[in-house]
Amino acid sequence: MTAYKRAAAATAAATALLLAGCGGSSGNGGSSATTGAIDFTVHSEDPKYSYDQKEYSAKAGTVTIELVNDGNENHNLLIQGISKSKFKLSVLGTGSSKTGAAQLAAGTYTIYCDIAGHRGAGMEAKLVVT
Ligand SMILES: [Cu+2]
Repeated sequence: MTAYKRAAAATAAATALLLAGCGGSSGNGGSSATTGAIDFTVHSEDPKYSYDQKEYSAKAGTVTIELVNDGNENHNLLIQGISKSKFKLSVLGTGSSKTGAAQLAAGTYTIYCDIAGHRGAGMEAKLVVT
């Protein structure tokens, strides 16, 4: 039984390696060293000064966030209550993107852009972590 399980695990690992080996063409935006799946993607959209949704959700623990700049001004994303030295994504210019991870416990957070005037103009959203 144990030997069988070990063999199954080895097979699974080999399969994972194979998948990883041929996954390079999946249009994933380059060979970044980021591990773990992106939990959600936020698109910044000026001139509306907003993220693309009013509410996002994620599972508690390591929450990986990608910020994509669909606008043509600089934007960023901070999580209220999380020090910006720990988590801040900044995207400079159109098409720029940034991915980062934050450790979040369950709760409701506010994400926002802290560039002067942006949050006041609507660049904030809710992040519900469960
Ligand atoms: Cu902004």
